[in-house]
Amino acid sequence: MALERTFSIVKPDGVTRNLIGEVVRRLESAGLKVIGSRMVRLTKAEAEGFYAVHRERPFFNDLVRYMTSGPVVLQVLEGENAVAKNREVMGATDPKKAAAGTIRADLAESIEANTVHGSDSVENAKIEIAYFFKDGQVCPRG
Ligand code: 3AN
Repeated sequence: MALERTFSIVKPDGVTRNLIGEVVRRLESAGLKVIGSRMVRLTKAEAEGFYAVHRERPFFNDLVRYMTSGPVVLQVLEGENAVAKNREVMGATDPKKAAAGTIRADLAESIEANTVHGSDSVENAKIEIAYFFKDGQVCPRG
Protein backbone atom coordinates (compact mmCIF):
# COMPACT_ATOMS: atom_id res chain seq x y z
CA MET A 1 0.00 0.00 0.00
CA ALA A 2 1.27 3.42 -0.90
CA LEU A 3 0.41 6.79 0.59
CA GLU A 4 -0.70 8.80 -2.43
CA ARG A 5 -2.21 12.12 -3.31
CA THR A 6 -4.92 12.67 -5.84
CA PHE A 7 -6.84 15.61 -7.22
CA SER A 8 -10.61 15.95 -6.96
CA ILE A 9 -13.16 18.46 -8.20
CA VAL A 10 -16.73 18.88 -7.06
CA LYS A 11 -18.09 20.03 -10.42
CA PRO A 12 -20.69 22.80 -10.98
CA ASP A 13 -23.68 20.42 -10.84
CA GLY A 14 -22.53 19.16 -7.44
CA VAL A 15 -21.98 22.65 -6.04
CA THR A 16 -25.28 23.97 -7.47
CA ARG A 17 -27.25 21.12 -5.91
CA ASN A 18 -25.59 21.58 -2.47
CA LEU A 19 -23.75 18.27 -2.68
CA ILE A 20 -20.30 19.46 -1.55
CA GLY A 21 -20.79 17.98 1.92
CA GLU A 22 -22.19 14.72 0.57
CA VAL A 23 -19.23 14.27 -1.79
CA VAL A 24 -16.68 15.05 0.94
CA ARG A 25 -18.50 12.77 3.39
CA ARG A 26 -18.19 9.87 0.96
CA LEU A 27 -14.51 10.58 0.27
CA GLU A 28 -13.68 10.90 3.98
CA SER A 29 -15.66 7.75 4.82
CA ALA A 30 -13.46 5.88 2.34
CA GLY A 31 -10.37 6.95 4.31
CA LEU A 32 -9.29 9.87 2.15
CA LYS A 33 -8.14 13.05 3.89
CA VAL A 34 -8.74 16.49 2.43
CA ILE A 35 -5.36 18.27 2.58
CA GLY A 36 -6.16 21.10 0.18
CA SER A 37 -9.44 22.76 -0.71
CA ARG A 38 -10.56 25.93 -2.40
CA MET A 39 -13.60 27.12 -4.24
CA VAL A 40 -13.26 28.93 -7.55
CA ARG A 41 -15.10 29.65 -10.73
CA LEU A 42 -12.75 28.37 -13.44
CA THR A 43 -11.88 30.70 -16.28
CA LYS A 44 -12.27 29.44 -19.84
CA ALA A 45 -8.47 29.32 -20.16
CA GLU A 46 -8.10 27.30 -16.94
CA ALA A 47 -10.75 24.78 -18.02
CA GLU A 48 -9.27 24.47 -21.51
CA GLY A 49 -5.81 23.92 -20.06
CA PHE A 50 -7.04 21.38 -17.52
CA TYR A 51 -8.87 19.34 -20.17
CA ALA A 52 -6.25 19.86 -22.90
CA VAL A 53 -5.98 16.08 -23.48
CA HIS A 54 -9.62 16.15 -24.65
CA ARG A 55 -9.12 19.11 -27.02
CA GLU A 56 -9.88 17.05 -30.14
CA ARG A 57 -12.92 15.30 -28.66
CA PRO A 58 -16.38 16.32 -29.94
CA PHE A 59 -17.55 17.16 -26.42
CA PHE A 60 -14.61 19.49 -25.61
CA ASN A 61 -16.35 22.87 -26.11
CA ASP A 62 -19.45 21.77 -24.20
CA LEU A 63 -17.25 20.41 -21.41
CA VAL A 64 -15.39 23.72 -21.06
CA ARG A 65 -18.69 25.63 -21.12
CA TYR A 66 -20.12 23.36 -18.44
CA MET A 67 -17.02 23.47 -16.20
CA THR A 68 -17.07 27.28 -16.27
CA SER A 69 -20.86 27.52 -15.71
CA GLY A 70 -20.58 27.88 -11.92
CA PRO A 71 -18.24 27.49 -8.96
CA VAL A 72 -16.31 24.28 -8.33
CA VAL A 73 -14.45 22.94 -5.29
CA LEU A 74 -10.85 21.94 -6.03
CA GLN A 75 -9.43 19.42 -3.57
CA VAL A 76 -6.22 17.56 -2.85
CA LEU A 77 -6.86 14.18 -1.22
CA GLU A 78 -4.33 12.02 0.59
CA GLY A 79 -4.53 8.39 1.64
CA GLU A 80 -3.46 4.81 0.96
CA ASN A 81 -3.99 4.15 -2.77
CA ALA A 82 -5.75 7.50 -2.98
CA VAL A 83 -5.95 7.56 -6.80
CA ALA A 84 -7.73 4.20 -7.13
CA LYS A 85 -9.80 4.71 -3.99
CA ASN A 86 -11.14 8.05 -5.23
CA ARG A 87 -11.98 6.51 -8.63
CA GLU A 88 -13.76 3.67 -6.87
CA VAL A 89 -15.88 6.04 -4.77
CA MET A 90 -16.62 8.19 -7.86
CA GLY A 91 -17.73 5.37 -10.18
CA ALA A 92 -17.55 5.22 -13.98
CA THR A 93 -17.62 8.40 -16.12
CA ASP A 94 -21.12 7.60 -17.42
CA PRO A 95 -23.49 7.48 -14.43
CA LYS A 96 -25.60 4.88 -16.27
CA LYS A 97 -22.58 2.56 -16.19
CA ALA A 98 -21.38 3.48 -12.70
CA ALA A 99 -21.60 0.81 -10.00
CA ALA A 100 -24.41 1.12 -7.47
CA GLY A 101 -23.46 3.11 -4.40
CA THR A 102 -20.88 5.27 -6.18
CA ILE A 103 -21.10 9.08 -6.28
CA ARG A 104 -21.85 9.13 -9.99
CA ALA A 105 -24.47 6.35 -9.85
CA ASP A 106 -26.25 8.01 -6.93
CA LEU A 107 -25.80 11.71 -7.67
CA ALA A 108 -24.63 12.52 -11.23
CA GLU A 109 -27.00 14.10 -13.74
CA SER A 110 -25.33 12.99 -17.00
CA ILE A 111 -22.02 11.86 -18.54
CA GLU A 112 -21.04 15.56 -18.71
CA ALA A 113 -22.51 16.81 -15.44
CA ASN A 114 -21.09 13.87 -13.53
CA THR A 115 -20.54 15.68 -10.21
CA VAL A 116 -16.88 14.85 -9.59
CA HIS A 117 -13.49 14.68 -11.21
CA GLY A 118 -10.69 12.44 -9.99
CA SER A 119 -7.17 11.95 -11.35
CA ASP A 120 -6.65 8.71 -13.25
CA SER A 121 -3.00 8.09 -12.23
CA VAL A 122 -0.41 9.22 -9.70
CA GLU A 123 1.46 11.01 -12.50
CA ASN A 124 -1.60 12.93 -13.64
CA ALA A 125 -2.52 13.70 -10.02
CA LYS A 126 0.86 15.46 -9.60
CA ILE A 127 0.29 17.49 -12.76
CA GLU A 128 -3.31 18.39 -11.85
CA ILE A 129 -2.46 19.33 -8.25
CA ALA A 130 0.39 21.56 -9.47
CA TYR A 131 -1.99 23.15 -12.01
CA PHE A 132 -4.24 24.48 -9.25
CA PHE A 133 -2.32 24.46 -5.92
CA LYS A 134 0.88 26.14 -4.77
CA ASP A 135 2.95 24.27 -2.14
CA GLY A 136 1.73 26.44 0.74
CA GLN A 137 -1.91 25.75 -0.12
CA VAL A 138 -1.62 22.04 0.70
CA CYS A 139 -1.53 20.95 4.36
CA PRO A 140 -0.41 17.31 4.90
CA ARG A 141 -1.93 15.97 8.13
CA GLY A 142 0.33 12.98 8.71
P1 3AN B 1 -13.23 10.76 -15.96
O1 3AN B 1 -13.67 12.09 -15.38
O2 3AN B 1 -14.12 9.63 -15.53
O3 3AN B 1 -11.76 10.48 -15.78
P2 3AN B 1 -12.61 11.51 -18.72
O4 3AN B 1 -11.30 12.05 -18.23
O5 3AN B 1 -12.60 10.53 -19.84
O6 3AN B 1 -13.48 10.88 -17.53
O7 3AN B 1 -13.51 12.73 -19.19
C1 3AN B 1 -13.38 13.97 -18.59
C2 3AN B 1 -14.74 14.61 -18.50
O8 3AN B 1 -15.24 14.83 -19.82
C3 3AN B 1 -15.80 13.72 -17.83
N1 3AN B 1 -15.75 13.79 -16.41
C4 3AN B 1 -17.07 14.26 -18.42
O9 3AN B 1 -17.50 15.42 -17.73
C5 3AN B 1 -16.64 14.64 -19.83
N2 3AN B 1 -16.94 13.57 -20.79
C6 3AN B 1 -16.25 12.43 -20.99
N3 3AN B 1 -16.79 11.69 -21.95
C7 3AN B 1 -17.86 12.39 -22.41
C8 3AN B 1 -18.84 12.18 -23.42
N4 3AN B 1 -18.84 11.07 -24.16
N5 3AN B 1 -19.78 13.14 -23.60
C9 3AN B 1 -19.79 14.26 -22.85
N6 3AN B 1 -18.88 14.53 -21.88
C10 3AN B 1 -17.94 13.61 -21.66
